[in-house]
Amino acid sequence: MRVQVLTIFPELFEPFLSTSLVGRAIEKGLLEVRVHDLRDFTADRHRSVDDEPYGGGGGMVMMAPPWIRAVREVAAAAGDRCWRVLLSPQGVRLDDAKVRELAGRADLVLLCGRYEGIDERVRQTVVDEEISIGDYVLSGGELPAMVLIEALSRQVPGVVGLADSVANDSFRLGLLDHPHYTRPPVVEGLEVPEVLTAGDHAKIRRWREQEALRATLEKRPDLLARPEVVAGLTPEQRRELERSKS
Ligand code: 4GX
Repeated sequence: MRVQVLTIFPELFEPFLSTSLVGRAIEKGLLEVRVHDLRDFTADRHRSVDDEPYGGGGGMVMMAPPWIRAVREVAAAAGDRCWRVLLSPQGVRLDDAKVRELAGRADLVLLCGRYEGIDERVRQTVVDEEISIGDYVLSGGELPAMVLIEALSRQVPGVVGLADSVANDSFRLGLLDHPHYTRPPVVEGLEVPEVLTAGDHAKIRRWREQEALRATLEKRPDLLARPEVVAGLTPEQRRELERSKS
């Protein structure tokens, strides 16, 4: 899949794109990320991207023309088959289902705004979808774009190794993850659950399933209100869920 990013801070993406899983995905050619400097699409000597808001008030607003020019040029380079996403707190909240949906698209263009926002006519003319990574206010769309790229990269076949298989990811199953342990065997007087060191792999699997359900009941009971999550439970988990209700 290919992702193109539009930002006035392209340098923010450098370490992110060259490190860890995302860096390897790009090296292997499984993911392509092109970061474009919005200022390259300005028309004036000062490479201006912002101006005062009509109607007054504090702060600055990003001007429409550089954005519209940038999105059109970058989209044309992608054969106009791309999906254009604006990161903003006004967007639809990003979740696992949305990540999978976006990962199914071959070409994405991510618009990272700054300041008080972007001239509304950008959204009206060159944006297909507005996405938010959560209900808090950041200073720009760059971190949200990186969050999205990292989550997307995990859905690209071959990026995540079999060892921490995506198929086993907690959210694929709709539940939270079970607890994990590694050496040393005792930490601050706390021991590793015996089942994990006894070598009975069927028993370990059942224990993990039970702990995933327990963690979900305790920390995110709202996830268990979804019919598709309950439908995905093992018979044993379903019995445990019924028991928890009484
Ligand atoms: N999830 N921000 C974007 C500037 C802005 C405002 C409106 C376009 C339209 C955010 C979030 C987020 C802060 C990024 C404001 N750009 N983005 N920025 N939460 O808080 O996505």
